[in-house]
Amino acid sequence: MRSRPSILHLDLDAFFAAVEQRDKPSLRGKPVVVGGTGGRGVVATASYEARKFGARSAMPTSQARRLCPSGTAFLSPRFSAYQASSRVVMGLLRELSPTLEQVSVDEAYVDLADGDVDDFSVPALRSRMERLLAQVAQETGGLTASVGIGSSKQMAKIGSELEKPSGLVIVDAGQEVEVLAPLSVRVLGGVGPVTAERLRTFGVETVAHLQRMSVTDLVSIFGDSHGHALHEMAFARDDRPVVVEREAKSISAEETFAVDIADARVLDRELVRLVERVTGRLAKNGSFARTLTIKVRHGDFSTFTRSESTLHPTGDLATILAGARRLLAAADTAAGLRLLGFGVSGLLPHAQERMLFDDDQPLPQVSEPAVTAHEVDEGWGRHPTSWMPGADVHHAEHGAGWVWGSGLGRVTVRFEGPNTPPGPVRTFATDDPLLEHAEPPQWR
Ligand code: TTP
Ligand code: MG
Repeated sequence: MRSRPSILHLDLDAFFAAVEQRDKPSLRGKPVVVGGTGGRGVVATASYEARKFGARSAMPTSQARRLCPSGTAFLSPRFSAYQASSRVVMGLLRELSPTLEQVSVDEAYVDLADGDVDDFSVPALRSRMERLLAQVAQETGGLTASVGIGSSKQMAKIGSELEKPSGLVIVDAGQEVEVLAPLSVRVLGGVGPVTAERLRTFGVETVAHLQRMSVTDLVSIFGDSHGHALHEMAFARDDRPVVVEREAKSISAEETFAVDIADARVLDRELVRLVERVTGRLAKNGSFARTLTIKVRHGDFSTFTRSESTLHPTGDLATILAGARRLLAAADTAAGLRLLGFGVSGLLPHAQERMLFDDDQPLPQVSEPAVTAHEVDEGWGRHPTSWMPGADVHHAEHGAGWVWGSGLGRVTVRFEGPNTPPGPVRTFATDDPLLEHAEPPQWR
């Protein structure tokens, strides 16, 4: 915890859905759900209008369909559109300070102490942040973000969540314990549903209650390390630095199946595909991996991961595939799998090798952190030629639009873009030669 509020946390509001509403004016102010749109898809995010009906990240899309009224748009993700806006926002944050730690596609910490901010009084920070949020809106075509500033990462993150969406909370140094007191213990990192439930049985629901518990009691309930950690968090003691992330920490891919798969040959084929994809990205990163992890999910949603670490980091496809097969062989697949995932971690740059082998190319730069939690239902990418709902298209006569829906040999397109009023819909044959896929529209 620092003596002044110099750590910022920013998180964009309903990020994927907000980009969709920007690019599709007919959806502004309406419930929008982004995610896997197939029978077994999962929600990536929901617009605030859709959250009112209970739609949430990680919920099966089928459940969101039951909760939301007719007229709700269910769209497949357009990752490249999200990346483009993310880059703009990260660029604006980097203008505040070079010490930026991007945590996910829409979230980052910034160490303001390393930047050009010199007045850390609350009013000065507030006016600087109002300017930042205005720039974010201006440069991204209207996206909103929530910002928290505090004397630690913990306080900054909690601050950014307190008044979401479009929130701006600055917790001055010295105010931390007081600000935390009335909040639910769930705001503390590391307090998940299980810990919260356990605490509740001791009458602890708010951080204030937790602050009143002795370390001795906490340790006797939760064990040495978790008990101490809870006590420290309750008093906002957090010295984690903002770390500039240059390298991906892990790379992974997963596949959700349309029906549970038990056939070992089919699973092996899927595994090969996943391993190839991950190994390809590993190579692009210029990294070798030390740890391989497999993830399996059964029909009842029970999920297991298993890992294996090697002494010698590797980027070799055959070696990695052999390890992945060993891990899958040890998993229980008899009743069929709903999801199979594979990932690598413990990444090391293979820069040494490059130098040994007279390679004078510049060393690879990793530009985007691997965000495994945010890779939703990648299965959609397997059918690149189909007309996924939400996809950007171009029609030779009618211009730019997006896929509103398709089926029975027909595809319906709404012709509009970020800078047009809501546009008309038209229906075509799915093989209409005048209709083609397009890049995401420019919002400026
Ligand atoms: P979040 O910042 O967690 O969510 P959000 O930006 O949609 O909403 P909020 O206003 O509460 O911040 O995640 C950022 C994006 O990451 C989100 O728009 C979609 C994606 N995502 C997933 O794909 N799966 C998930 O389970 C979560 C939580 C997010
Ligand atoms: Mg967000």
